[in-house]
Amino acid sequence: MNATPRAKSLTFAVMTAGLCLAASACTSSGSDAGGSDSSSSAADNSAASQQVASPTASATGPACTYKSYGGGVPKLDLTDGKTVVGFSQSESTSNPFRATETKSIEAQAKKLGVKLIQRNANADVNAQNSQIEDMIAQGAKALIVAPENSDGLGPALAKAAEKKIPVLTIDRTATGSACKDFVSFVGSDFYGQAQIAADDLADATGGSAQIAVLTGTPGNNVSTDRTKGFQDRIKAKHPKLKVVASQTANFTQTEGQKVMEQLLQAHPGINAVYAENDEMALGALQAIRSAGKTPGKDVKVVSIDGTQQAVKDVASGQLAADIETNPRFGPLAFQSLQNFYGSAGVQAQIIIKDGHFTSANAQQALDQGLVY
Ligand code: GZL
Repeated sequence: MNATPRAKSLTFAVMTAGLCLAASACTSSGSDAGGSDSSSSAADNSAASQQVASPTASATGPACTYKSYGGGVPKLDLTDGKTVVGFSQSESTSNPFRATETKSIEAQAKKLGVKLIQRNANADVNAQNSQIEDMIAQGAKALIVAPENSDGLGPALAKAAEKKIPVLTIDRTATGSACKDFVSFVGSDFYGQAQIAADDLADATGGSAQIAVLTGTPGNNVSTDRTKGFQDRIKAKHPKLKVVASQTANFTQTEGQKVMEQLLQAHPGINAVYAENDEMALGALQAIRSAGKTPGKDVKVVSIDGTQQAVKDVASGQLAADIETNPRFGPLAFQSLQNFYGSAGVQAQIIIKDGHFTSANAQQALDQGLVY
């Protein structure tokens, strides 16, 4: 088993007038979002090649414009200082992923002179529906939505459709069809992230372990794909990685600690953890220490998001690896909307290529300010 972290290829790119400018394919058609093999879900250990801006993205699917969306919607100039764009955030900004995502949307709106209103649903699906309807009542003419739940946004999407208001979904999908129920999905390859996590855990444990999985909030494509991608990869490549327990901790640190405490008591042989986000991983680390065990020695932990504290924990050896979920959606989201109102159009899926933090590059990434 390869004991050293695997290098993969990834580049972030600086945003330009298009979606991005990069040596690698970014907004061209043709996706490598399949995640069918972890190597196709690029992640690069050479932090120096990563730039703290919007990530490189690969776009697939037919292009959608205001003329074709939902039977046609009014053409808008989002930067006229009068047109209102609504941003619906799903979860509390106590999670650095959410805080960075919200700041990125706010910063780009300010840069473009977009009149932005926003609400935060605090992980409550019903609240998110009513908040979106409220923003429509407040005059929002286009919406950027980070769905709490993939299936639960029906009422809000129906209201937006009724009012001919386009909805761009970021970071999680909403049930429905691109260019009909929503403009496009902009987000990470969650299935591919999970495949890399499985490989990282195999590397960290020599390919044999008793694993506890902390899954994300049920009902969204992130949790579904991060669970399935991990399961598929260990089945295909790592037969001695055994999942002995799997339980949701709803993407929070508090629940991550509580659930991990319970699982360690129920399964004393647990020597590895796969956490579907950093908040839960940080909680799990606290539980592991409280149980008198040493993270990185007695229990190997792999996580997803790439937040500041978690990457510090990778650098110190508390975490074995952390796959980034880049939350810097601002430039990508507004460029997509401007393409929607232009002739270029927006393709159905815009999949971000994320970073990958291991013992080989974590400290360098932190030193270079590449970590959110
Ligand atoms: C991913 C996002 C996930 C993050 C978690 O795009 O939906 O939700 O990985 C967050 O930190 O809770």
